[in-house]
Amino acid sequence: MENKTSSTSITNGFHLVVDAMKLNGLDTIYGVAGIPVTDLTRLAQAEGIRYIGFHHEQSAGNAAAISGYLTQKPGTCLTVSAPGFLNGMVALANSTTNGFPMIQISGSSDRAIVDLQQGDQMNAAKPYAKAAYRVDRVEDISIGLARAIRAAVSGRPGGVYLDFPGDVLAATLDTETAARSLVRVVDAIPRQLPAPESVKRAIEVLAKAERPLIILGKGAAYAQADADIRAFIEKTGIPFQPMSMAKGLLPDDHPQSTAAARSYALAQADVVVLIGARLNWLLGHGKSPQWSPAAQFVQLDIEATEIDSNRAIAAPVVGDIASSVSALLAMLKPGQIRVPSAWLDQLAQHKQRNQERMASRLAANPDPMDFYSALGAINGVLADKPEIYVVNEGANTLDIGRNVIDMRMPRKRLDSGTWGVMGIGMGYAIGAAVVSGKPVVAIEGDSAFGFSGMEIGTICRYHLPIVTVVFNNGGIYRGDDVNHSGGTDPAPTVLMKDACYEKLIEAFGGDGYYAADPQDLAKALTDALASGKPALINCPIDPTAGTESGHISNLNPQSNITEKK
Ligand code: ADP
Ligand code: TZD
Ligand code: MG
Repeated sequence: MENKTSSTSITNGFHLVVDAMKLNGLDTIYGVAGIPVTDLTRLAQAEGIRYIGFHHEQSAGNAAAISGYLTQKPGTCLTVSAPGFLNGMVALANSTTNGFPMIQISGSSDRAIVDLQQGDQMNAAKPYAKAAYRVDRVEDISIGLARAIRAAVSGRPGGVYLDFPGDVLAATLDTETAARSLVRVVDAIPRQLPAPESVKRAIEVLAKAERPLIILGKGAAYAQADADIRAFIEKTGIPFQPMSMAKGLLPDDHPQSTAAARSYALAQADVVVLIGARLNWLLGHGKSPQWSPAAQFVQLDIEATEIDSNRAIAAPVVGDIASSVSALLAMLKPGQIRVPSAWLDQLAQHKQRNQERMASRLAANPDPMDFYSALGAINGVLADKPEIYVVNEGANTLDIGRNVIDMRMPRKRLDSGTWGVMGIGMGYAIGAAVVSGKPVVAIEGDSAFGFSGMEIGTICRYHLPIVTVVFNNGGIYRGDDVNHSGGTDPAPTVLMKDACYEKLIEAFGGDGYYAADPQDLAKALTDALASGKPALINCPIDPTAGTESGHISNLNPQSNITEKK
């Protein structure tokens, strides 16, 4: 909107946001348009920023978060004031919880106006964000964005909230002042070298271990230090256990993987090296019975306050993972760490026993299909396509999916993560497809899918190569629960076993498939991937096959319920 007729050119806040984003390499916006950011979406697109418009801000935020995880550049989510802002907040909070760098840029109402939508969005965002900023003057737009970028990606990454009131976006200023206000962030992710004595201490603890184990978390995957992590594991010979999203950092069929002997490895290990993984509920808070009370822990993390959070850490190595792992490699003397063969033999035995058990489950092939036979079919199709992203959410669909679907490349498995949250499916799939241009297979419980299912429309509108597989067991966990009141409403966990999910995507021009047995599923998935078109495969699963709460039934408190006749 430059005013070419006057002697000094005039620009405005909208242009400054776009210029500041481009200057810092933020090339994509995931959002929902509306007051006061509609013209920002148009202008961004006109100026070469890719704009992906969603049905719901939560999915836009999830797409931004996962693109941040995959690229180490903050993903940008754009929301309108008030309700749009709030809809985006779950994704912002989820991104902070998981350590994914994203920026939620939100319009807000003019500070001077007292109206229905006025609210203090910045302070509402604070408890859920790594940082929250509001820009009150148009000339501060670029410095505000610079701070947001640095906050999102430095140290432990997280979600950052950046508030632009409508009057700031619309405010004008002359182009010279605008140009002078532009800030390019220098060294947004500075290396953080670990102290040499902490590296030495870690090696000394490890050198005395009889049953060492390395846990790889999604922080290790995020760090993109793949070659050094692999070198450290292979040089020391220490067995490793991948957390869900770290699967594929080393291939699942790597001889040192203990994925198939998880509970045994955790319980028996005497020295545990955590690389970018927290001792939260996913690791039994580091406590017995999941872990030996005598085990010693080495922890590599960028966040000093993570150390000792649930259990004493004998050797903290605080630094970025790339620097810390390379320091460990540099200080390690040949033969200094030897893994006793008794430990490796015990692990191998447990692995073999569990792999045999899994093979028989996969071979059972019941009619109707259960989770294992359906997942086995998908695993077979993906076996020679390691570059494909796998998004996974649900309860049984997630927990069994994690065990059955093998990953062979880093950062390809994207799932419910630290919160076990439902609703990330379509957003993560869209974010991964947009930043990579690669195909995505989203394996979704029928309940999980419903949280973001409307984004099938977004997938079709942008022609993204995403195949969604809905595991329809007719409900949350199972599809066979009954209404204990004697009434006709469905039970609380029951959804629609006969729902035609494949028709949803046909409404938007995508390809719908129905696959009731493993052969049909393998064929449908193969065909859908070959076509490169948006597709949805509706996959009926035995309603009685699932377990309540999947693999975490122990966390589900229960009550007696009196039957009404
Ligand atoms: P998982 O769920 O896979 O166990 P978590 O999300 O619990 O993983 O833990 C990831 C950890 O990795 C966090 O504590 C975070 O601070 C840390 N982290 C993230 N990025 C880096 C990095 N580049 N260097 C060091 N630590 C990192
Ligand atoms: N809401 C949100 C945002 N996250 C959640 N995790 C839940 C609710 C509770 N919940 C789970 O923990 S799993 C799940 C819900 C609703 C759905 C499980 O059903 P599904 O998977 O159909 O997705 P399975 O395969 O039937 O177990
Ligand atoms: Mg289900």
